[in-house]
Amino acid sequence: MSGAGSPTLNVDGTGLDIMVIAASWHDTIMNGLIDGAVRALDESGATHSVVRVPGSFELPVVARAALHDGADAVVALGVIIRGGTPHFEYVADAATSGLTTVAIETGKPIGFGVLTVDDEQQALDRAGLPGSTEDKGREAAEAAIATTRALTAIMR
Ligand code: DLZ
Repeated sequence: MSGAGSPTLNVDGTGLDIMVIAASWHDTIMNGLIDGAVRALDESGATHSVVRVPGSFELPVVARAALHDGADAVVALGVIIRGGTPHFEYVADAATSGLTTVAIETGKPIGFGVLTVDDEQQALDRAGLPGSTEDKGREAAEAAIATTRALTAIMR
């Protein structure tokens, strides 16, 4: 992770199988998020796959299926832009609360890489693209790995 106050995490993904689930709206930004997540997972040593869904609204149901089917963790990626999305609040809330519910119900981590922004430039700044200041795909992947490790550490 990067930026002031960002943590140093255990990002050793050896032995983990992690699924990246990515929405399809806002193509360029999504490609940046996916590339960032995949780079982090490659570096971590985790095995991984990428599955596309239509929109961020569909992320929770596919995350639930992946985690019930044996994935150790999920990285959920999406872009929801307030200016271009009449139903911004509904889609953002459905994705956020849905993914939270799935993580708690399954007891497995979901790295949250859904950008909820006011305009396209804010999303580009966070997408891990050349010229971006942040890489939220990488951050979500690293959070998923580190939380999996934290859960393992507390299991008795
Ligand atoms: C409908 C919709 C709109 C208007 N905007 C976005 C968006 O900015 N980002 C996104 O990921 N998905 C959007 N969607 C699609 C919904 O997530 C969902 O795919 C559709 O409502 C179909 O269920």
